[in-house]
Amino acid sequence: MAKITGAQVLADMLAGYGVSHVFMVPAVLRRTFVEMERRTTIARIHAHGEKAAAYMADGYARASGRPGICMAQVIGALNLAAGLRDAWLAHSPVIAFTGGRDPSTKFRKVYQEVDDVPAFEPVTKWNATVDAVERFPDMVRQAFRAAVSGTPGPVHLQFRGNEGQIDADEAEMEALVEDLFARVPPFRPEPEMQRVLAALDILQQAERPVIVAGGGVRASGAGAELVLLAEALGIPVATSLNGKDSITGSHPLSVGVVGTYSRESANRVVAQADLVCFIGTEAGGMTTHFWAVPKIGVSAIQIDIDAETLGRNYPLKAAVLGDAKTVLAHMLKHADPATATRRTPWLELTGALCREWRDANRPMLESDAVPIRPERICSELTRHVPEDAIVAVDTGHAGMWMGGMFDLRSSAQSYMRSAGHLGWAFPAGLGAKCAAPHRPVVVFTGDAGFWYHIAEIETAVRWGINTVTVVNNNAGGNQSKRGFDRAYGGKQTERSRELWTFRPVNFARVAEDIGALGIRVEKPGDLAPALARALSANRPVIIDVVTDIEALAPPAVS
Ligand SMILES: Cc1ncc(C[n+]2csc(CCOP(=O)(O)OP(=O)(O)O)c2C)c(N)n1
Ligand SMILES: [Mg+2]
Repeated sequence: MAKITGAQVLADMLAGYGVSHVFMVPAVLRRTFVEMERRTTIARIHAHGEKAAAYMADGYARASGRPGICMAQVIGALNLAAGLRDAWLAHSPVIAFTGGRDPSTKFRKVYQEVDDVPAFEPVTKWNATVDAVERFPDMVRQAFRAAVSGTPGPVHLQFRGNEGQIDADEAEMEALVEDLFARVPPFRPEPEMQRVLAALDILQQAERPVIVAGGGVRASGAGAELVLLAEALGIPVATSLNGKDSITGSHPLSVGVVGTYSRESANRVVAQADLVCFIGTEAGGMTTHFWAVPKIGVSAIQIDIDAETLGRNYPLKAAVLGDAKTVLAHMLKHADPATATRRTPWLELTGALCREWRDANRPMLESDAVPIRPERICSELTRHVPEDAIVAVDTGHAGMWMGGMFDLRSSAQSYMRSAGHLGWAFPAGLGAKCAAPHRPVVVFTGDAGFWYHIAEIETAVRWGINTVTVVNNNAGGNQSKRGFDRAYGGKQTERSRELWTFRPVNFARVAEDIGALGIRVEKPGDLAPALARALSANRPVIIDVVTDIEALAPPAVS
């Protein structure tokens, strides 16, 4: 076998795994980038910050189900680690490469000597070092294997040398890749049939059941099976924020997102259920409004790919370990649709709860107020986001507005959201567009969220990454307002506003200056034409929507 460099083997392996883009701040693995140009078609997206690069890789991964690759030299390693936090929480298969310490200079206060490896530990499934070039092939294979297997998640490999100069070394190596681990899920483990039948039996006996579908349904691609089972048995479906695109909002059995950043109708349905069936969700605090919806002690069954998730938060009547799509397909095959009549009164009630929510919120969803209400933006997006779009949503109020008020119209639309990190959505949307260049990508973010990575407008323009970003611009980090008012004894003062308000800025003008298309919207009637123009512009677009600083997203439970 001829000797090749680490750079050559790494470039060939990434191409072999189907990687189309990598996201980084230079300089790391420099020779690998040269080999990528010579040997592959991989685009080397050079971002303005490591955290943004990690979010781009995360968006890429969530949009495609394939690992997203981000990189930083030793100096930027902890910035990159910070960016893995959201991928970790959302179970997104991001692979991070960093430069690291060299044994020949370790412990001598060499330039930038910090041991970064431990900082990756809490945000990765696997955190390892590559110290000898002949280990490139097996370590890279293990990185892909770990990222996509079981419950997916981030992986970190630290390469020897502050810029990963180990990639210049040579050894006899083969760029062998395993197609199996190029995407989620590599395997679809079969469940134990008697457990499937036991769970199905409980579900069919229930008079007021509800399904809570999470990100595991999305990772497994089980949306179609989920909807068919719900239809066969007449069971309403709530989702977590991560599972929002497992059922369309217009489906008659859809009751909305349950939990804290939610739609109240979903919380009312789940609170009244006599059985909750959790599928591909950890039933964590956000999805259950800190275990208040449903209350602990409710009859529950759960389906998950991870045994440690089964029963972690709710004692279970039945637990099924397996791939969501596979388990649901088995359930569907054995389901008895005749049992659905038992649930007719329940479906009438849940339908009424959903209609009540819509009637109560219609004035805001259709509001003509100036400054614009965020609810109106959400309903315009529901109407005008294309049939095959990817929607990426930031956190805080953005997550609440869109989680609760926006509806997917088509099962070909995807929804992904920040798992809590402000500023995630804009760069994640850019990554998603790289993964799915032929699909429209629409980002929704607040202004505080947008400020975080505003520099990436330049990256989008430079690379022609044509996403449409809608900024809910209220010149403040509005979600913080309630909390500060409380801290100030229930009143707002001139000085307390210093803690969460900004100068008014016209993001459309900023965008234009950087070379993107900027559209400023101040009247609700201008939203639809702005979206139409943006979606056909074939350029990065920032739609700066001037909104009401007094608008507060509704609480989970009124
Ligand atoms: C990294 C990070 N830091 C802090 C927060 C806390 N936080 C949540 S929402 C928010 C303000 C959001 O402001 P903006 O994006 O403008 O949305 P608005 O509430 O004004 O609609 C902050 C600071 C967070 N979620 N993530
Ligand atoms: Mg704001």
